[in-house]
Order: sequence, then C-alpha cells, then structure tokens
Amino acid sequence: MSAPNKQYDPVEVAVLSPEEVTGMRDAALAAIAAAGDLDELKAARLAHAGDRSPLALANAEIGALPPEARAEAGKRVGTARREVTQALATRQEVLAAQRDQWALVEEAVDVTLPWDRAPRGARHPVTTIAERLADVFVGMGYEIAEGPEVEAEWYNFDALNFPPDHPAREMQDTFFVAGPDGAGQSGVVMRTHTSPVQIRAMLTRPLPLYVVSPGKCFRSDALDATHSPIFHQIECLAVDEGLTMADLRGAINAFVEAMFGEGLRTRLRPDFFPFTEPSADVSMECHICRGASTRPGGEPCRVCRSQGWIEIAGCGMVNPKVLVACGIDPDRYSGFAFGLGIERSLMIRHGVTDIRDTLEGDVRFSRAFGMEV
Ligand code: FA5
Repeated sequence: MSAPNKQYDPVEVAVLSPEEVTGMRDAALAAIAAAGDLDELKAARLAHAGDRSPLALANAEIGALPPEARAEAGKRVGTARREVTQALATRQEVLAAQRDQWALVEEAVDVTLPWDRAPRGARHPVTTIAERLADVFVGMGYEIAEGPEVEAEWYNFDALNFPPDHPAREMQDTFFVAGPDGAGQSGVVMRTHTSPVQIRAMLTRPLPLYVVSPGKCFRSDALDATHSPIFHQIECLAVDEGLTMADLRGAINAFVEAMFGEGLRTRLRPDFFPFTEPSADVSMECHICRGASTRPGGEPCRVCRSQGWIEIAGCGMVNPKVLVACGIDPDRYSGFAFGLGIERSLMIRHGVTDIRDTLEGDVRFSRAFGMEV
C-alpha cells in the first residue's frame, strides 16, 4: 500500500485512474469470456478476482487516497469488481451446464445393449453334487480322503484282493501307464475306481476310520450314452469295532435321502466285489414313480423302466483279507464300504439321458442346475 497521501495526487495512485480500472475490468471480462472450461475459469478467477489480482491490489490503494477522493475511487473499483464477480458467476453457470451436458452424452449408458456378452460360468453339477454328498457325510462325522488319479497297481487292484490273473482286472478295462518292472515294483494305472483310497486311508489313518472319497476315475470304456472313459465316483468307508451290514444300510439310506429325497426305500441284492464280503448291489425305490408303475393300472415309468427300483451303487463289508493287507486285525475290527458313479446318479436324479452332456463343458447344461457356489 502507498503511504498516506495528504494532497490528492492521481499520478501517485495511477492504478485508481478511470482508464486503469476500466482496463483491469476489461482484461478480467475478456479472460472470463475466453475461459473454455471450468479449469480455465478457475485460473481466470484467481488472476482477476483473487487476492493478488490487479483489481484487489487497486482496491487496497484506496486507503492511501485523501478522504475526499476515496468515495469516487472506491465506487469505481467496487463497480468494476462487482462486474467481474457477476461475469464469473454467469460464466460458471454456462460452463457447468456445458460440462453436465457433455457428461450426459459421453457417459450415457445404453441400457438396451445385451448384458450377457461375457456370461459368467456356472459350476459343473458333478462338482456341486459331489461336494453336497461329501458334506452330508462330513456332517455325520466322516472325513474327506483323497488319493492320486495315477495310482500304483498295488493300491488299485492287489491290496483290494484282485489276484494277478483275476478277470476283474480286465473287467475294469484299465488304462495302464507303466507295467510292473519285473523286480517286484507295482505297475502304474489310471485308477479305475475310488476304492484304492480305502487302502491309503486304512494304511495311514488311525482307527476308528470314517472317510468319504469323491474323485475322478478312468476306464477304457468307449464313449456312449451311459459310459465315459473319464467319470467320477464317490465312496464311503467305515472301519470300527462292531460294524455290521445294518450300519452299512443306515449309511446308504442317509446317502439316498441326501441325493434323491426323503423316505425312499433301498434294497440290497447279493453281488461280487473282491474287496468286500459279503457284497451287494444297492437299488433304491424309483424317486419318480415310487413303485406305482409296477402296480396294476400304474402309468409306465421311463426312469425305472417300470421296474420300481433303480440300481445305484455297489457295497459290502470290507473283506477281512483287505483289512489284513492294511495291518488291521479283522477279529477286532470290521468295516463297510459303498461306492457309486456321480454322473450316473446325476443322470438318474435329473433325467439326463446322455452322459456326454455332462462332459462337453457346455455352460448351458451347467446353468440349468443353477448357480450354486
Ligand atoms: C466299483 O467301481 C466299486 N469300486 C464300487 C464299490 C465300492 C463296491 C465300495 C463295493 C464297495 P463298479 O465297477 O460297479 O464298482 O462301478 C461303480 C459305478 O461307477 C457304476 O455303478 C457306475 O455308476 C460308475 N461307472 C463305472 N464305469 C463307468 C463309466 N465308464 N462311465 C460312467 N460311470 C461309470
């Protein structure tokens, strides 16, 4: 600020002359008009209406004028500053409206565009069913046990009481990865069932033992509507003191209710597996017709072919020879096991007529089972 000016001398405060003030105002109005967006307007505001702007500095000079000159100069500067403030407000409004308009156009979302160009996948029903079944058994105190898909022949066959020349080895139609080395080393196979996990569990876990083993299996079966060279099984094994066929039956019933619905009856008929004795095949009452198709006048049933029963699993009491092979005393302990194909169960449960639908990885198939995670 200049020193107090007793004699009014317009030269000493030239910034307050009408020409100077008008020039400052015009420069400010020009800069405001030239601002093309809100950022430029902000810069113009700082330069022409900020604390260090020419008009603000001129305003500060008013105090240096003799009292009689202050009113006129104050009015001049005040008017110029008001015009600038007004111009800023008007321009602010225009530019803000322009920005909003631009955003509406540029950031518009076309809600009519298709939303499913990159659809999310769905978990495969074989996975969700295997997990649901395993959960049912975990809820009853079982533990999940897993084993390798490329398995030693000893675990897949020998320890399960398949003699070397037993026709069952062929019956299982095995993919061999490596033959025996002739020096006593077991051959290597793609496991043909989940039963070798029984052996691994019995050899490594403490007794009593309750395990459930879902997993992938391989057989050199030709691909057709009901067979696949790669499929899944789930298997239950219990070894404890005093287990009987009644316990096996209870576990099977729990499985059938979890998978197919409550109140379905089960039926065991004699069968043969080298690793269980006695062995049985498990059938359940048809969950669609509940046996009505077998009664006089009943509608035919496609699912059970009007038999009233559907075969679903193999089962039995663990063969004492298998217990011995795993170092378990068969006089003290007994065990039961059952196993079944997950794809086949899925087909029965949902009326899928071709197993190939479960293999092709078409998400439209998986989606039909819901987006369970
Ligand atoms: C076994 O594999 C026995 N390990 C089951 C078992 C476990 C018996 C425990 C006793 C105690 P099996 O060979 O029957 O049994 O096969 C069981 C199920 O696997 C069949 O019922 C079927 O559902 C399924 N399965 C077998 N081969 C195929 C295949 N090529 N494609 C799809 N599913 C198959």
